[in-house]
Order: sequence, then structure tokens, then C-alpha cells
Amino acid sequence: MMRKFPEGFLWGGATAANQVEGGWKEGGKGISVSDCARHHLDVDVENYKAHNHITSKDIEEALASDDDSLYPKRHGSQFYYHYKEDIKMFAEMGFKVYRMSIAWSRIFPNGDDEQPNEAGLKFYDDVFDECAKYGIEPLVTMSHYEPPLNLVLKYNGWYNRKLVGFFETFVKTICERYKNKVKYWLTFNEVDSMIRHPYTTGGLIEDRFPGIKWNQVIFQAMHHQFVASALATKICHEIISDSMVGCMLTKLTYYPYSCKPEDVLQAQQDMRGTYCYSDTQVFGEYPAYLLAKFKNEGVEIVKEPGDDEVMKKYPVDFVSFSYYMSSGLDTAVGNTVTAVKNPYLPSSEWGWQIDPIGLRISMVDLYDRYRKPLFIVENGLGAKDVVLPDGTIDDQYRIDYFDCHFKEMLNAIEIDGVECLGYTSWGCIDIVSESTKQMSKRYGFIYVDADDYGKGTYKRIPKKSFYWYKKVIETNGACLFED
Ligand code: BGP
Repeated sequence: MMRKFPEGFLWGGATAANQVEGGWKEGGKGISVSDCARHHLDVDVENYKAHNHITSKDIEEALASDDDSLYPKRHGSQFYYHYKEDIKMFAEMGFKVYRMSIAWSRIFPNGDDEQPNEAGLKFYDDVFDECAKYGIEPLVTMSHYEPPLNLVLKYNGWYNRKLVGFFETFVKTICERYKNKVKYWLTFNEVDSMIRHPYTTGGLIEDRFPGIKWNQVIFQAMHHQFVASALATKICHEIISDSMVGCMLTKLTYYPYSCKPEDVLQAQQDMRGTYCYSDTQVFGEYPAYLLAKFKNEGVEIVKEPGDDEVMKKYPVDFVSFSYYMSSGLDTAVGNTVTAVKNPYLPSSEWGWQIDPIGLRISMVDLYDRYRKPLFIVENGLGAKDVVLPDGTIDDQYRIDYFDCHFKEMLNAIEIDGVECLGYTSWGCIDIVSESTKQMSKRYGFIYVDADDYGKGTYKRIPKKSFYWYKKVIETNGACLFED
């Protein structure tokens, strides 16, 4: 019998406002943290690491600069101007769902405004209406690396408890406005990324916290996001009765360096280092080992009365996650942990290890752990695509990446019994990369003619994978198993 995905499987693609929209000052939008995120392609690599650590000086420079070629997220892929054309192309592929985010700074330009910005609300009304024209369900991330910069400069970002209230106002506004257009919501994109990039995720700039341990700042900010996430779930369910609210986790999958017990233990510790965040949002409380970590590292979370009750009472309905690769082999060498390349796996041009079986392992782990429906909301291959002289783009390597990942996804569903609501590939249209701010790290089924400095026509060109994905959706995956 021909294998295919379950009826109603939600095939689609994903973007984020800060990486796709552009129009960074259009329609009354305020400046977001991402508008001040500079790329470092014009400096030597050594400095790149140092530069990636945002300082107050970097923000001053960004605010003083009108050279958008250094700040790629100011132009993104110019979805703000092309959204009708882009959504039409998503519909041509047959999308059932489109994951996107609402830029907080379009709705409340300064984050603490008394009234919302009507032009910003209208923009997303138009986007959702365009999706509805083609029967595409929006899947909306409330916060995806784009808090208003004013909340950073005036309040010190998510470290300040006031942000919970400002976020509640934002969520009430968008749920009320879009209650008849959006039923699927995610609260914070990769809430764990506060650890990796505290600036874009939490609006935290280390030099603004003299004398306070950085760990304390990061986990206090994350506590405020956990409370805000629970309140957002509460608000969503109250305003939109059939809504489903998910958490969103960076699914890092670690393999032991060897069968040596110390190495197996290390990999288990690393996995819990990721699960602790989704545990908190799914079980509605900090897991014991995260509390132990706080204690061992001298982190003292300041709570307000009712925090524990709210978190417990409003856990998420489903678990969404990003998966790109497995994370190398971790070995406990002395007490320093080093991840080494997995010799059994190929790597992308950016060194990300390509591991489709790792996706199945991740799905089984998450479903066994939480017994809640899953949703894969990011997966894909960043690659340097080339436009051939005849104007076509042959990204067979991307088709191959998806082909093997889709087959493992179906194995998890059909063989391992995992319940998976849907799949949205990351960057279904070329957009600005988060880690390197490059347009040239392309993920899309649709090519966008723009370079790493924002120069280009922004013309859209379907790649070979566009037509392939269209067939996958048309046959609900059955074409993957045709000879
Ligand atoms: C995830 C983010 C996405 C996206 C993705 C790909 O962490 O949620 O916003 O950026 O990573 O990574 P990159 O863009 O760095 O290639």
C-alpha cells in the first residue's frame, strides 16, 4: 500500500518578521532589536565572534547609521511590499499552513505605547486575508527575535518585570484583532535561545548590568518569558475558543562520543540542558534539575505571587520545534565538554551536520517525553544557490535534504506512533539568516534576488525544489515513495 502522510497533515513553510519583512520604518513601525543587528561580513572572522556580542556602543552606531547595507534585517526579503505575490506562490505550492511572526514593534512601536498602531494592525489583517484567499492557515509566532528597541533602552529588556505586562497588552491586542483569522499560535520562538543570543531574544545587553551576574540576568529574563508565555496561553484560550498554543524549542540532538559511560552520561546531560525549557512550558513548572542548576550556579529567580500558579495552570497545547542537524558528538574530556564532528554525517556549507535519522530520534524523544502533539516548525538546508544562465536554479541538494528528512518524519509517525500536526520548512522563501545575517545562506523554495548587502532587484524565482515540494504536498508525501 502506497505510503503517505495522515489526512489533514499541515504542510507549509515558515518565516519570521525580522528576517523577511523589511519595511523597518514603514507604516508607523518602531525600531526593533533586529534592526540594529549588524552583519560582520566586512570585518575579519576573528573579530566576528567578538562583534557578535552586542554592546551599547553597537546600538549607538546602529541608531546613527542609515547604511542599511550593514543591517540586513532592515530590508529582509521585502515581504512587506511583496506579500501578495509571495503568498500566491506559497498557494501555488499548495501550502496548508504558513508560519510567520507578528513584529511587536509594528503593533506597539515603543512596546509601552498606550494605543496600538492601526497601520501595523492593518498590515497583518491584509496578510491574513491574503492567506485566507487560498485556504492557508496562519501559524503565528508572537515573539520571534523582534522586541521593540525602546524596551531595551528604557527598561533593560526582559530582565524588567514590566515587560510581562507590556507583552500581555500586545497579546490581548493581536488575539482580539485576529480572533477570526488565526487559531494556531506559538508564544516565544526558541525560548532557550536566550542563552545563545540574549540580545535578540531578550533585549539584554551585558554592559547595562554592571555588578549583576550575567547568568542571573539571563535566567531572570527567561522567567519573565515563561510567565508571559503562560499568560499568553490563557489570553489566547479566553479570546479564541478553538485556539491551539504551542511552545517552540531549539531541538538540539546530542550523540555520545563513545559507548564509554562517561560519554553517554555527558550526552544525556546535554539533552536535559535543552529539555529543561520545554519541560517548563509543557509541565508548567521548573524541573528539579533546572532548579538544581539555578542553586548550583547561584541564580536566584525573583518571582511574584501567582507566578507558579499561572505557569502551572496554563501549559501549552502542543510542542513545536526547530531541527536542522544533530549536534555532533559530546565527550566528557576532563570537565571541559567538546563537541566533535560526527564522522558518519555529511555537513552543509555552513558546517551543519545533515542527519535525517536525527529528526526521527528527536520526534520520538519529544513525543515520548510530553505525550502532546508535535509540530515541526523549522527544518531546512541553508545553501549557496546559483541562478543559471537560463534563469533556473537547480537546488537538487535541497530536494535531497528534504526527501530523506520527510521519509524519517513519516517513519516517526507511522512506525513510532508519533502524533505530528504538520511541518513548515524554515525559510520557505529566501530570507536573512539569523546567525550570520546573510541572504546568501538561502533556505527557500523561492529565490530572492538580493545579496548580503541588500543589493538586488528582489525578484522572486521558483527553484527546482518549488515544483518538487508542490508535488509532495499534492500527493501528501506519496510521491516520495514512487520509483
Ligand atoms: C533558528 C531561528 C530561525 C532561523 C534558523 C536558521 O534558530 O529560529 O529564525 O534563523 O535558526 O538559522 P540561520 O538563519 O542562522 O541559518
